[in-house]
Amino acid sequence: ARHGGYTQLAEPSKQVRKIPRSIHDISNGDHILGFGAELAEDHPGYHDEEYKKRRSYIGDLAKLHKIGEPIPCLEYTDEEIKIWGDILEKLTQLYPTHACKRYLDTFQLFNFVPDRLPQLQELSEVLMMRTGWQIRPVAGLLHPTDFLNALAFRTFHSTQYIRHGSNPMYTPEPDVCHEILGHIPLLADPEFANVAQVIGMASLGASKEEIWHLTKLYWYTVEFGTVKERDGVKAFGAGLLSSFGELEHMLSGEDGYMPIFEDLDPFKKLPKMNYKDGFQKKYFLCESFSDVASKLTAYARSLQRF
Ligand code: TIH
Ligand code: FE2
Repeated sequence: ARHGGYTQLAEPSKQVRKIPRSIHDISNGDHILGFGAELAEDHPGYHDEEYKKRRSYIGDLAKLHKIGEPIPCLEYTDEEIKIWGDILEKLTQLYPTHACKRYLDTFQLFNFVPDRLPQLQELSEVLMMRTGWQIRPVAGLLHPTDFLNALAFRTFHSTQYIRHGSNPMYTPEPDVCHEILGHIPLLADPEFANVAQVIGMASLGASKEEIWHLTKLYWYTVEFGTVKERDGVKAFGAGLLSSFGELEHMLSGEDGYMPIFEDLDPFKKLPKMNYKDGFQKKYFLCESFSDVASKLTAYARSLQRF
């Protein structure tokens, strides 16, 4: 701040955003993209007024949250708990054959049960003890710069509302089931936690183009990553682990076409992300978490900001 004025004069339009120095410099409410309470016409909850009201209520609570304060507990309705329970039961049948070994191990730590939807606060406490990560509630999709930057400070932004009950096997956007079943278990794994943090560190001060590439790297690892294990390809990406539709699709391709698998090279151009319009067409394969962490680190170093 001492030379703030000078820096700005010396480098006029290069850095529009201030590089955050701690999680306190990142807002969880200033840059929400789409999917707030304003649902698109093709969203399964678009015609459900009750559902939209519930989401804005939960979203407004998230905007009030301050880092360091406990995350407010939500009293989930029986209907919401039923959605969670159904998803949990379907997914636990698939995990033994479809999820990676590390996920199976960390999943055990949480003792999830169908008749109780866990609170983000208690999960954040488990993560804090195991890997020093914390959860911060967020109303909807955060701007990628904010979302990725927060990973550098071991902070994971999480939604707290649940998907619409009409299509539990897949939702086009994050919801609390995706966060809890997809992301949270592996954030308790130190090596996986490093993978996420490396992407976050690389995003600090990154240009628009670099942020875009990092968003794709995040997408094809943390969200949809797969790993080679002795008995075949397994999922570690949260978007796979929270969607029993996509998890099955990944290995069987029974819905019409077989997905393609390719080894991940962070320096290569990555395909367009399939967002909002169904399953991914291509998944990227990793050898192990430590291997992908070192590949991502090599890419991050090439950005020459370390
Ligand atoms: N499609 C995932 C699910 O149904 O759980 C949720 C998302 C993952 C990535 C973006 S949205
Ligand atoms: Fe996610």
